[in-house]
Amino acid sequence: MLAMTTSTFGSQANTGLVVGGNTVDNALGAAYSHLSIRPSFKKNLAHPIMALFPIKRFRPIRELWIACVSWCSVTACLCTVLAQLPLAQSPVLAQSPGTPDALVVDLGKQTRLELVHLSPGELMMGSTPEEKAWATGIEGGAQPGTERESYEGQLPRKIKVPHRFWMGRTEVTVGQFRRFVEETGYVTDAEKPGGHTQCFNPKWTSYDFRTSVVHPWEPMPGKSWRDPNFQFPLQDDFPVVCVSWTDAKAFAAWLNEQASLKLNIPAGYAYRLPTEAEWEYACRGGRQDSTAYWWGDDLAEGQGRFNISAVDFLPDRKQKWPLASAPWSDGFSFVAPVDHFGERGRNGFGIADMCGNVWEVVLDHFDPKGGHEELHTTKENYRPVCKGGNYFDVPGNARCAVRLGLAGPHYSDSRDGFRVCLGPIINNAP
Ligand SMILES: [Ca+2]
Repeated sequence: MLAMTTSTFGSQANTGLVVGGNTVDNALGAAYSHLSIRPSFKKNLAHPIMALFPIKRFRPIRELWIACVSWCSVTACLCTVLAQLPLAQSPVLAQSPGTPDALVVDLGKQTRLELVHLSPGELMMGSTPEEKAWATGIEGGAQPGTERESYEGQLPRKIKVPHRFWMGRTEVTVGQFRRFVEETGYVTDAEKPGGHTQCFNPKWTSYDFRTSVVHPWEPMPGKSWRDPNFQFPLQDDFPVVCVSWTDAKAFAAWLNEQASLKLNIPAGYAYRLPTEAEWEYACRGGRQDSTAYWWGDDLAEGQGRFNISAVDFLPDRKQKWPLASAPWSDGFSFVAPVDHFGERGRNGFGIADMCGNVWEVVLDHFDPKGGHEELHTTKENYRPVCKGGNYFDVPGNARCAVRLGLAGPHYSDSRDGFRVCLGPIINNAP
């Protein structure tokens, strides 16, 4: 039931390439480059050949030749002009010929999943002492005296992502996850007997730091991705939440199991969760310096770019999140539809919501010493890493370098979601 609009990879990819919102036929693109013949063609090619024909003896041949050359020149000029038209509306393809800039996976029932192609590259993983100090200070949204674990590791260090891969352009949505469940009957961890998920308790009013801190999220049986207890209707374009690391991996496995997709996956590649390094590379959008956010260090520049704890009222209340410190409204106290912020919310790779909206679980197991260049796993008591912060988080918690370890592989929360990638198969992947 699944189908990809790009039927093959590599040099013979022949259709469904989506570039900058336009669908471009790769074969057509190749044809365009072939037809980009300059008018100088006539001058350079016609004259040396014409020297072979004396004027009087070969006049008919000469006239026929001139007519042919003229026709070809006019056609070439016309094709050159036509070739410019669609390309003028699209960003220049930075990828090698035949490499799709983006893939669109058709999940059926008008549901699609988009992935963006990323070339091999480097990033600075982690954060500077100045960034950490800001993030744990009042400006970053922390309460005085807050101590953050040194989750982000020591100084920013250069990390390589030596392979190309495709990263989900958005977080996986409710609609996409629903297609998976419809096709497979999959039951999430939260829905299993005895299962539960962390949800917002609408009876919660505020923190009381003088006494006991009552957290607004608590375990709730009966809630799940189908009903995250948001107090407002669920939408198909919301990021799916209340799904565990195990559930996220099952979604990726479903993509791989579809025969119609398998034919289109490059040799040695598979759909899976991104590694921590791949995620942070994708988050930084191609930047190779160390900044708090993908647009730089200035929080004010984040207005209109991401969904975090801002000055928006909670549903049916005249109250914002108590720790909110972004001095603007992003329009949402809970989840926002994916890619809601459009161009302004997309990083240098064109990927949306890497910071904020929902935490995104990745493949690695949490190492309190910091993230790794290669996939990091542990054998016992492993805690999946999640990245990027969420709608409830203060600005200091929604940076590129932020990382947390979840309670376990079956833990889920209405602030946590995921995105998938199409990357090289990792043999020791959990
Ligand atoms: Ca996110």
